[in-house]
Amino acid sequence: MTSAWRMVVGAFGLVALAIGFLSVVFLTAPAAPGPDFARSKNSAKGLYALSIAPEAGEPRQGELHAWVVTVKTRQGAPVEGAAISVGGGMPEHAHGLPTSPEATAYLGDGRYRIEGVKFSMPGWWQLKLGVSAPAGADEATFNLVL
Ligand SMILES: [Cu+2]
Repeated sequence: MTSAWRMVVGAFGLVALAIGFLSVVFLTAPAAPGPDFARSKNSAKGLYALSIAPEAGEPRQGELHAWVVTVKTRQGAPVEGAAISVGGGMPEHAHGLPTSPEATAYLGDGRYRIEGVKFSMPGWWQLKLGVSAPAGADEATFNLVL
């Protein structure tokens, strides 16, 4: 074996080692945490248990639609008389909601109707719900993908 040939073989060996090392790193690294798509969660400060559901089937792009937000205490008692604010947008596009949704009715049992929601593009959307009730003000962010 000439010394040049030995160097070529050695270089291939190093590359193979590096590839092996990198694949171990990639295969064992924890997956990047994606947004959570839970439709029920506790508010940020833990004051309320919130859940959301589209009122009439899964929303479609460009359609005005309504959601029902259920607000309960952490112990499960319905929260009445809460003021609900709605914000959000597309985090990957740095724009907000194309409309200004509002809570329009209290449906009983801690449920509030949010009208005027529109998702104008496909992709990752966030609905940020603010809840203000005697127990305090709190908020939660829900992730949705269209
Ligand atoms: Cu967008």
